[in-house]
Amino acid sequence: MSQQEFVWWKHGVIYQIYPRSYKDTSGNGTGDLQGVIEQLDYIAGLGVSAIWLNPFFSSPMVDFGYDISDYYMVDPLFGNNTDLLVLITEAHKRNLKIVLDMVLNHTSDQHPWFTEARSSKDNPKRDWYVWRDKPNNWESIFGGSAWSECPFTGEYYYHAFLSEQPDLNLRNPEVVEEIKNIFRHYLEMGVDGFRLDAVNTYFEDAAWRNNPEGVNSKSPVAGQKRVYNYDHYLNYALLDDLRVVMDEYPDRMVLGEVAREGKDKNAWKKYYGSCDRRLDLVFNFDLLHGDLESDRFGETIEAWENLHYCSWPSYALSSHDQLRAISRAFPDLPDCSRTQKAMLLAVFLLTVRGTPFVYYGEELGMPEFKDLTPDQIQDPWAIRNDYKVPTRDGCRTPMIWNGSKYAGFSAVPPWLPVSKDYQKINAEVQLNDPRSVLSFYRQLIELRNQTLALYQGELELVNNANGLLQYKRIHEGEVYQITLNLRDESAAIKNDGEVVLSSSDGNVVEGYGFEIRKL
Ligand code: TEU
Repeated sequence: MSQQEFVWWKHGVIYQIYPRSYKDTSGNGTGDLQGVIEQLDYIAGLGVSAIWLNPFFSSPMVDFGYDISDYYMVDPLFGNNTDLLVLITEAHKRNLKIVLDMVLNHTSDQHPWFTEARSSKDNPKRDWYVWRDKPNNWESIFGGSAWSECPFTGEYYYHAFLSEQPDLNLRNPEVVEEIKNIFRHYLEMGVDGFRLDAVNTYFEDAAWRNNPEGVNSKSPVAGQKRVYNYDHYLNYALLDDLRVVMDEYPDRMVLGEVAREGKDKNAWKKYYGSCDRRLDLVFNFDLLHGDLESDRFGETIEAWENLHYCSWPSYALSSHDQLRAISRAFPDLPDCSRTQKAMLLAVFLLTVRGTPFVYYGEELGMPEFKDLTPDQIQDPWAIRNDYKVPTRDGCRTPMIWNGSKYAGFSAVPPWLPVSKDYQKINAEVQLNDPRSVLSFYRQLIELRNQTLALYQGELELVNNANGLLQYKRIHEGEVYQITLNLRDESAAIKNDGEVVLSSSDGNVVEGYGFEIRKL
């Protein structure tokens, strides 16, 4: 068998950490970088190859760090720049890569660039943002108009998201040069990659044409069909430009958040480029929204397996923006227990072809915190839409480390309540239980890391009907067959090869069971 080089962002598992909710060491009820440093042995023990950290730069925190006021400073809430350097160094000692969340579509309205730009029409920074003398019909993804009036000049500035998140004018070469400086600053520091936030919203139609009327998404807000301010062709040109900077450094990765879902993957292909690594990875939204009925898993495999051979897929079931998968999974399997669901999801995520993203707490089967009260809700997406959309706070509750008060996350009341199940399903309890979800994740990731067919092999979809999902992973004669029995009746399996991991005995996979078999 050829010695396939293990490429960390392609063959490894990437663990997403929302730093605000991971571990508080400063005693203010919110997580910080020192808290991540303290838990690096736990993270390395999962067997993951990289950590993607949500933003922690200086910010007024209107959108919890996705409104940056200084790209070069760690916000005091999360610590300081030395903490970041220590985190990178300590992570690398444990063979963990660090991926930073880069928000380039917009800054905070408190960024000095914007406070200067809005001060007058002839300010040198004016053209760093997007201005018009009057709004068109473009809607903000967070609801309402995407235009806000500037009190100093009477002009309107464009914001794809909140009015506190003015869009940068990425047509301006000065802005692009500054972005490259920011990239090089962190690449020089040893950062291994970037997750590019909202990468499909970077540019807008130069003629400001109105979007067609009519609703395009199930969302009760911003349902507009964003024809003229989404997936603009200049997005791809900028990514090619940034790729040149990435390639000045070895073994770096860039992941793009292309917020869309559905069977038409043509737009996604453009973000990958044609084998020139425009983006190394596109974040896969297919399973992040809505109920995860059993047939959706095979559907997304079919869609992604038809992408261009250079477009390496990614898979995610949860993130910081959507309800946790375990709380959406298999509503068509009413008698399937939460532990069974967690294990079925893990087998899918960790054996399908592509880079898997594990969202903190997912390895514990941590559920969505569903009944937050309005006074507990802090997500502007929910608050500013009169709670018509599900708050994102529910998937951002503190990591549950042990059975102590506040689950070992903090010594004082945390910024969001801890999961009600924390005393039963915290990390400490599960680390000591060989049958726990956490032990299963560790076991499965270890198997994956050691099995070339699983981390690199081709995928052949064998069955995707009647609730039985079966596929093979193949590399140079090594063949693994994965069976997910997403129904309540047993499935007989041919007695070939050897069973590597199974929820059942013998050659039958019971209802809601799984099997990994080496043929
Ligand atoms: O989200 C981008 C985005 O376009 C939305 O689709 C996202 O799903 C939204 O949060 C509704 O759920 C990115 C970040 O992931 C998000 O946390 C930020 O709030 C947003 O960009 C603005 O920076």
